[in-house]
Amino acid sequence: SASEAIPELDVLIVGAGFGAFSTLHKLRQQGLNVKVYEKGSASGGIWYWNQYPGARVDSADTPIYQLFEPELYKDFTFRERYAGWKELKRYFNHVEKTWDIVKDVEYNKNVESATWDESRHQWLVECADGSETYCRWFIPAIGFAAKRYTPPIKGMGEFKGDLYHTAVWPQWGVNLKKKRIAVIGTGASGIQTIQEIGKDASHLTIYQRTPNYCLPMNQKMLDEAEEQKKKEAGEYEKAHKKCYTTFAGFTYDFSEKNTFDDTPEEREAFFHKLLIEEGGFHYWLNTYKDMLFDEKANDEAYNYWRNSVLKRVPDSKKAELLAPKNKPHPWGTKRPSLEQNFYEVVSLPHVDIVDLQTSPIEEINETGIKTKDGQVDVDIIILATGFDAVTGSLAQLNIRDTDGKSIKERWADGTRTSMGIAITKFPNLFFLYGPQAPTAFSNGPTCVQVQAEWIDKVLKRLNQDGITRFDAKEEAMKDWQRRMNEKWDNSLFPKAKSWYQGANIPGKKVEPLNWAGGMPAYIETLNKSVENNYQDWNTNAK
Ligand code: NA7
Repeated sequence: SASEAIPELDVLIVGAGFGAFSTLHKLRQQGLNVKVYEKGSASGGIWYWNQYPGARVDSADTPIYQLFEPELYKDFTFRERYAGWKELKRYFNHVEKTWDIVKDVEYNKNVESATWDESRHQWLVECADGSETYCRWFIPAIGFAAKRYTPPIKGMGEFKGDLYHTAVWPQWGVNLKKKRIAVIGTGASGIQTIQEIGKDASHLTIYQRTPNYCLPMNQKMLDEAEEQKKKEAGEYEKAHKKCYTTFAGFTYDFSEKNTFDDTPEEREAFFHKLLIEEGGFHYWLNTYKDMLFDEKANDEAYNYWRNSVLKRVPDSKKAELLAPKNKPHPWGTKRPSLEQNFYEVVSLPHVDIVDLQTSPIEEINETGIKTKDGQVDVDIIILATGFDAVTGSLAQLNIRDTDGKSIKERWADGTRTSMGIAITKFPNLFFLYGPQAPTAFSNGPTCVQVQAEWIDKVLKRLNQDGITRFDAKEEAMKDWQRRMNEKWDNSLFPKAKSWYQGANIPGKKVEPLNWAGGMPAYIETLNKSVENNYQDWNTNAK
């Protein structure tokens, strides 16, 4: 019959990034027949697509932004504390070689849709090339930013110069030197692009809608011999273990103290230590535990941060746009960027900021961008306008549940998952680094490893128990939803128009998209769900 020609796998993973590699490696070891289908022509996931100038890790520093496997880090040392995309490319090549990965990855293989075959307890997955594959376990590992967002600006097609989106940057690179450039958007991608290209542009115009509360990265070169010593002394291992125990899967956690437990002098010294000495996300994730919950506490954080920016931006007009006296949203409720010399680059005389709050874009035309304040002619427009984040990746795939409904249809009135890893009536499907998991509030490698380790453990057990159908219970989804909202509603996060809650996309439902209850609670919930004979799951066990 025709179906005999369709290849059959135990596990099909979609996307060749951190999540896929971690999962592939584990599941292969338990003897499963696993393949990865990747839309792009190389590995790297987010780092494959987002090769815009200056793209680099701006969250967790070395050694925790990598897979936590000694056999991988033994022979690979990052050169920088925060790795750039070129070095991540080198890293992915290293993982491919060490784990002999490429034989199990099909590149240029774009998964488009999947339907559940009840008679076989398998998914039938279809790719853009028309090919089909049966798999028992189906694992989209496409993360939170696989669907870019381009705002519907009038006249975009008229522009005669070159127009790029940071999330699909050409692999061959773009010459940006001595050019008149416009960058729209000041999220993480915009800040990194601006800081990288600003100096060499003949003119740079930044179109800012909301200022980014950037933190100093405190980037540094790493000494290979020194890192090697740390590895031998067990410091990498210790750091990785620690990541399972902190809120965001980092090596550090929120302080035990509240903001006003300290005197103003103590607070100032503490803020200085976090912002200036430590740098990175310390000012966000290592600070007073009430900062993201209490307005007054948050004001203290904002004002200290603001003053540090004012010191670096001599032009008072620019300074007011970058760090306004009246804060547009509470500190830390949108994703802070880590910058190296952003504030110095913005201060250069040939760099302008257009404030889209007072001067919105009216149109893009043949020669450039027209706002209420007037026309700016440019050679190149860079859209750094982000993603239909967190839910957009999965919802763009035409995966149908047991009633024939797509994920998009199922989530039309609100995103519903069980523990940010499964969805009722999508049996045998697990997704990585997506909605309602710690995703945006976590170190990516920590989050995907937690999920991959759990999937590995569960599949082993299901196999032993002869279970071939595994579906999240409806009550488990409801319970997770309740817990999701509870954490969120108590925080200041609802006050920002952020992609954390879908507020960056016009018309998208505003709701918490990330688990804000921390990594340890997440791990505990996953583990508990399979206790007492798989209490949160429907199975076909006899
Ligand atoms: P982000 O963080 O979503 O940033 C997108 C930026 O584009 C942000 O400054 C937006 O302003 C701006 N934007 C979006 N739509 C428009 C329109 N219509 N007009 C003007 N400006 C607009 O995406 P990134 O790619 O920078 O980063 C995503 C994450 O990837 C990042 O946080 C890391 O975790 C990695 P807004 O702030 O909404 O006013």
